[in-house]
Amino acid sequence: MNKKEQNQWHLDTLAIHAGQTPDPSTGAIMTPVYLTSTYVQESPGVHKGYEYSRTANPTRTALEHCLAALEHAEYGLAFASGCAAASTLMHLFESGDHIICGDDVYGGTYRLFQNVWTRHRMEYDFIDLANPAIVNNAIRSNTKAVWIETPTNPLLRLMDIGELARICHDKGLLLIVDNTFATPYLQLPLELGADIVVHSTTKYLGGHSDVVGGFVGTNRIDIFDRLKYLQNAVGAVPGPLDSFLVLRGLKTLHVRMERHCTNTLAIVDVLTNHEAVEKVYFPGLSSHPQHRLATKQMAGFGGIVTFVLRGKMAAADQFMRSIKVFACAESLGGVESLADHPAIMTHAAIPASKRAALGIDDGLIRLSVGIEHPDDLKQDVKQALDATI
Ligand code: P1T
Repeated sequence: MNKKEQNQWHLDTLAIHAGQTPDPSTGAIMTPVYLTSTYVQESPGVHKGYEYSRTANPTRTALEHCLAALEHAEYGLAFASGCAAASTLMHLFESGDHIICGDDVYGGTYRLFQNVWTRHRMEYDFIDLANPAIVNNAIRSNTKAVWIETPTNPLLRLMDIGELARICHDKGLLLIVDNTFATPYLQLPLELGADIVVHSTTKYLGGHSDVVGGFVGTNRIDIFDRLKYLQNAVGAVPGPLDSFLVLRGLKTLHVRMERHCTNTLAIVDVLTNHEAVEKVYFPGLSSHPQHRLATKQMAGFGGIVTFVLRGKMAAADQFMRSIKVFACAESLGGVESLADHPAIMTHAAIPASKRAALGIDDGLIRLSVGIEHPDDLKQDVKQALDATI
């Protein structure tokens, strides 16, 4: 499939074919796992495009091309984890530069920026960007980029990507969007105006909780050239088997996402009708403050729902002990349903006072709804909620 053909296909077809051709030597339909660190050169500098696997590996190349096609990106680069992708992106900037970051981001992203990169004199402001115009108040002379997640982790708040892109470009800033929660199946940040899209491929893209990985996509050749250099120079690359696992996971992204979305609607129905639940965060609810933006910006509402239990910490503890089909575990986006208690698990790196200000309550539970039978999931959540009363 060449680039021109690619532009005509739907995501469902690209997920299975983009970047992949049958192996020329055997006809194998699946991309081989090229378990090699080096490549024999005919003579020094004369080779078939591969020299050393930190620089490039054919299995990784197939993944990079496939995922770039799904994100409508001209260029894609794979990394060893979502955090490795974020950290390599930070090398685009220089000590003294300032980044405006959404205030509700994955705890590990907050930790990376606040506790690691500030030691290299990078500066960050974490602010609520639900109203895009707020960015204008936070811009300083040294501001270089805006970093957002939408929907956010764990509170599922939305940012208006198109509006933020317009403001950023007016001011000469880059807009970087972590599209992990939505995936390209539900949202295309580059089409909406973002400069860079970033992923933890550990989640929906891999989809089977068997690999950790990251990805960056862009349409800007200058950004790609620098990132390609950094990918090799910094070296936080995925191995060939990890690349293969994400590539294989991608083939079912569309069918999994469809089921994640419908199963989540069923769980939201249980949560909104149960007396143990104080509040439900889900962009598909008409009560969600950015429901209209969700219908405009996303093709569905996603597979994550977050809620607050009236009984706070004790009830959260009871809920997590009572679930049977859902597993108490960090991460999200796999075929199996997972329940997370952000204050203790995924967002513990955020100081308690900051968590409280954000609304990451001790009674907050985040569900990553898997693709099991919806009746079994509903029954499981109901009995675990009953147990908290
Ligand atoms: O875990 P890693 O592949 O390094 O990805 C980090 C990351 C980046 N962005 C978002 C939106 C994420 O949710 C994550 C990882 N999140 C979890 C492990 C979690 O349970 O929320």
